[in-house]
Amino acid sequence: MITITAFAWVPDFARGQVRDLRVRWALEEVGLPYATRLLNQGEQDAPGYRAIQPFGQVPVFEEDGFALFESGAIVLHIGERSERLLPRDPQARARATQWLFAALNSIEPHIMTVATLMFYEGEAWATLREPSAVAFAQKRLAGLSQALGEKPYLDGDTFTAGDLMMATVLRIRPDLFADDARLNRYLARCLMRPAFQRALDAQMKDFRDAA
Ligand SMILES: N[C@@H](CCC(=O)N[C@@H](CS)C(=O)NCC(=O)O)C(=O)O
Repeated sequence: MITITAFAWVPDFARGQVRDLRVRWALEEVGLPYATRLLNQGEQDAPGYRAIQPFGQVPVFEEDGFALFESGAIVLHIGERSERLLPRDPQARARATQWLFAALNSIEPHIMTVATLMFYEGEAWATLREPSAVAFAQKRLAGLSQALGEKPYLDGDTFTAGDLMMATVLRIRPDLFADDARLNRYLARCLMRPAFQRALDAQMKDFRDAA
């Protein structure tokens, strides 16, 4: 049985955004059942947990004594089991992987720079930093939009692990591309997938059940 770690509690603004959502979504796409191991405050620092997640973060994927951290690595590992996330054709598969890395490495850091400024609201340095952080994130988002063009998904007609990861990154701060109808349609198309809705419902249910 697959188990993934998630937090028992996070503040309201983070509910629906915690990165175990990506793994739940991938598992839902390929139809693999899973259980969750919910961590209470402080449990992520226990030596046993640090042994499988050096940074004390979620998610961790566990199956038959095998443990894996980093949501990108986990989504790719799950994708190995089904063409629904990673196409069999080697080049299409490499492109899906490319888009997953683009989401995590070329887009997410810049969206997160903007997102984390909210924790310093009112501080002079944060007020000064915000316009340039927003401008840089929007430059990357414009590049993404251009590459997407009129295709339904990043690599064409087929949804892949790259789209799954990109959608989870984009939905962190959709206000950053509010004027880009193409990116908004793309994000809506990804999030309309029943597997995403099931994953989101499951994350929210775990928070309710743990309360
Ligand atoms: N690069 C990691 C990031 C994981 C991550 O940031 N997890 C957050 C929840 S969304 C977390 O555990 N935060 C608590 C912490 O960093 O101490 C991944 O993608 O798995």
